[in-house]
Amino acid sequence: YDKTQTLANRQAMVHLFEWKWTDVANECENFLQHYGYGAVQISPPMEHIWANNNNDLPWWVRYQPVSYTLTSRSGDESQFKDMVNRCNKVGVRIIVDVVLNHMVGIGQKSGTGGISSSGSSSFDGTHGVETFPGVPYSKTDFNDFRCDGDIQGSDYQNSAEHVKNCRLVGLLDLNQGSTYVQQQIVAYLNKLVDYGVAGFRCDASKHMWPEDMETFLNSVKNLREDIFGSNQRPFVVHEVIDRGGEAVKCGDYVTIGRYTNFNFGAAVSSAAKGQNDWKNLANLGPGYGYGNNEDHDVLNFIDNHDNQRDDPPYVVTYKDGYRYQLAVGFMLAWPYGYPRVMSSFYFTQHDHGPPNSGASNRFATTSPTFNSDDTCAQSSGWVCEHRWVSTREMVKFRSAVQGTAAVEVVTENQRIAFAREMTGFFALNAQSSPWGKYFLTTLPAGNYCNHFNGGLSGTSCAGEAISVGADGSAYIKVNPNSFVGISMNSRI
Ligand code: ARE
Ligand code: CA
Repeated sequence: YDKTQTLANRQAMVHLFEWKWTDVANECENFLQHYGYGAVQISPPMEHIWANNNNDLPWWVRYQPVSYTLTSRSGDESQFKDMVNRCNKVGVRIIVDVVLNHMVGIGQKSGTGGISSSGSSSFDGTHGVETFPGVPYSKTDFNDFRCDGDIQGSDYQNSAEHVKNCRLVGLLDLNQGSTYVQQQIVAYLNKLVDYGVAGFRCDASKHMWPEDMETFLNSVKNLREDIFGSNQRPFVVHEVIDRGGEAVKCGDYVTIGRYTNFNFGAAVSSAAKGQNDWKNLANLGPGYGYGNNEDHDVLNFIDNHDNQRDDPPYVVTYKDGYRYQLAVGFMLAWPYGYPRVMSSFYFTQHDHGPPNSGASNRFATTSPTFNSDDTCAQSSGWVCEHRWVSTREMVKFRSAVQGTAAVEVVTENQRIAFAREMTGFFALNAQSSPWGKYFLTTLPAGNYCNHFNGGLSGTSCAGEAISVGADGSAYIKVNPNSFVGISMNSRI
């Protein structure tokens, strides 16, 4: 389950958080395929709770399932189907965020307190009632008989059993050990596979027993042969937050997919914030700190939709400007794991929903609009970090260097440079003075464009050009708080 199922030269994914299916489909065709993005993680597509909250519809309603019908704030089933088809056609895979640990928060009931659902299903999450006719689930499908209460803060350190069997922030906890529940889950996952998705981001895997997950995952069909070839298994990434000291460990999930490596974003962010030295990241990989497993075990990212909302975040986010550019640039340059680029909407409050047209239009999500340089217009409310020039260019870099090791590593205080064997070269400078010197790039002689400021534009450079000599060396000046990236995908 750890094979990414992307095209071989497309080794980065993007989380288009809260995008509509019609917009995702357009993005695959108009943008993602041209920059080498291999896959999109989409927001949960199943039917979910609908709850007006301070005259807004919060983003997190997507994490309270009502049924597995494909009707959500992002669109309906036919739009979902069209998105998967159109993205696959241009070689961009769809990874579905699947919420299998729980249903709605305890006490939520459709038709009361302004609560309804994104589709037509009713539900009753009243304690002891717990019925979801849209699946259907009833109260015996939940874990109340094992734990009838919430996970407590100390459980994360002390009790794997509580973490898995009690309620996560009051969400009604399904018993994945039940054959019946497993059948409903498998039917949902199979429906997604039939539509042509490449895999799953399993929400809250930490809160499910890996043995139960293995059982239902093994019952899911192979990916569509016409798209992925024969005998291909879904790609699976488990959301397990493990930054050390946890009763549930990310390593518990490596035999059934990859896990979300929160230590990577923490390590890179601390360098980007100036709390750690970039030179120390020359060892970032298996064995660096706690929980950094093998390359094929990890999905790496700088920030995600949860920790970008922490107050204050321990990671860098779009709000950190150049520091964020450096962090994402480094992630895409460094040979470790499968990288995921975050793509956000602007927010000032934790709960803020995506850009929408207001209560009178049922908070219908609005679309991004674009500037002439292909970044997103701030006025549309979408940040689109994945379209930032340095980030989209470094995705091209990653395509060019796929499968090569980091060699010729050079470090100084707050500086790190390395080549990717014969395919690329990267140098990052977080000091306040320029870093100018001869570097061994390992690239063939020729002229290259710096990905940082636009890479190749037709047959010349959008920004600076760098010439590599016959011996592979080049004089490169890296500006303060900037990086230089050149690759076979930016060669003139
Ligand atoms: C909402 C309201 C709650 C209310 C609940 C039920 O905010 O006040 O009680 O509804 O009515 C998201 C939001 C939640 C939201 C939920 C459902 O973040 O606020 O609750 O949707 O709408 C733990 C889990 C990890 C989880 C994080 C958030 O281990 O799996 O908490 N992350 C995923 C998603 C979230 C999503 C859910 C799970 C639920 O990415 O977006 O929640 O589907 C330590 C521990 C971690 C722990 C972390 C935070 O670091 O090690 O394990 O993460 O603290 O508690
Ligand atoms: Ca659970």
